[in-house]
Amino acid sequence: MTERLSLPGALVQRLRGAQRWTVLTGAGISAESGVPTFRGAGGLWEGVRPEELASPEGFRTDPERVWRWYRHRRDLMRRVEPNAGHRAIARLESHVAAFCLVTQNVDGLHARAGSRRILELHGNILRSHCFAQCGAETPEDETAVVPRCRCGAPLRPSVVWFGERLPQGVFEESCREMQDCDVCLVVGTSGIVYPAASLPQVASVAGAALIEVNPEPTPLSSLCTAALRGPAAKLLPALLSEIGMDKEPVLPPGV
Ligand code: BV8
Ligand code: ZN
Repeated sequence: MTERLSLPGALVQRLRGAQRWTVLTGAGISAESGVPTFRGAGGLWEGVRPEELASPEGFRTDPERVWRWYRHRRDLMRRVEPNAGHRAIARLESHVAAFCLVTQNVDGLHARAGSRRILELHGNILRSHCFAQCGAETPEDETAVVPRCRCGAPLRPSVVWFGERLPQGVFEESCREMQDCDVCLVVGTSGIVYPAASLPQVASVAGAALIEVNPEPTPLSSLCTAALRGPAAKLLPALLSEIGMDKEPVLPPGV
């Protein structure tokens, strides 16, 4: 049974007519798939300083510990499935003329849910590359405690660590999408990590409607036109239902 939302009528009309959408997601969209978030209770960072595990310095200091943490998360991500929130975002993409999903997540669940236009700001946990950036494509020995590149340097997970630049051009492309959109959904992010957290501001300044989907308020809440306070797996399907985008899109004749 899809939950009824209490969005103002004028906003519902605006969303129904909007054809250029962006979505920014964080770890909260994967919470109902069973992937712990970073900063909540029981979160991945609990008891550790993120910089120890998700930074080049942390890796240099203790590569075995960092690989243990990332292997643990990889194993988890291989066991979980996309949830109704991921699927709702993929459904939305099929209904609108222009769409871009910008995710901070590295778990690959959006692609598995059917999303196509995805910008991964922080990389992807299932890939690895040479820590010395020698450029060699070395198949990763998943049984090694610290897998090695053929140049002898350790391999590292292909995610963006603290103090590291985001993948070339991805943030700039995300900014362009945010500048051009009519609506930006901000889903499951604490709005703490930059430069990702600066993207909703770009959309807001450009005049987009911002809808936050999160059980908790965040530093981004004050930018938002409306907030849906609850879990994404329930509220995103409800939102699509409210704006008439929950059914298979009717393709124009001859398509
Ligand atoms: C860079 C690695 C520069 C991958 C991650 C002071 C001010 C501004 C910036 C900085 C500063 N000091 C340092 C910085 C820079 C730093 C930063 O932002 N630090 C923060 C902590 C202040 N940023 C960087 O270092 C970035 N790089 O700036 O480079 C540069 C420039 C030029 C040349 C060289 C360098 C790199 C940032 C990327 C760091 N990597 N992870 C991995 O292991 O996953 S960050 C980590 O946090 C994850 O990637 C994650 O994606 C990201 C953000 O977390 P969230 O996704 O928001 O998750 P969180 O748990 O925090 O929140 C979950 C939310 O979901 C909550 O709000 C909760 O209420 C909600 N929720 C829960 N359940 C649900 C739900 N919502 C909906 N439904 C539910 N069911
Ligand atoms: Zn190498």
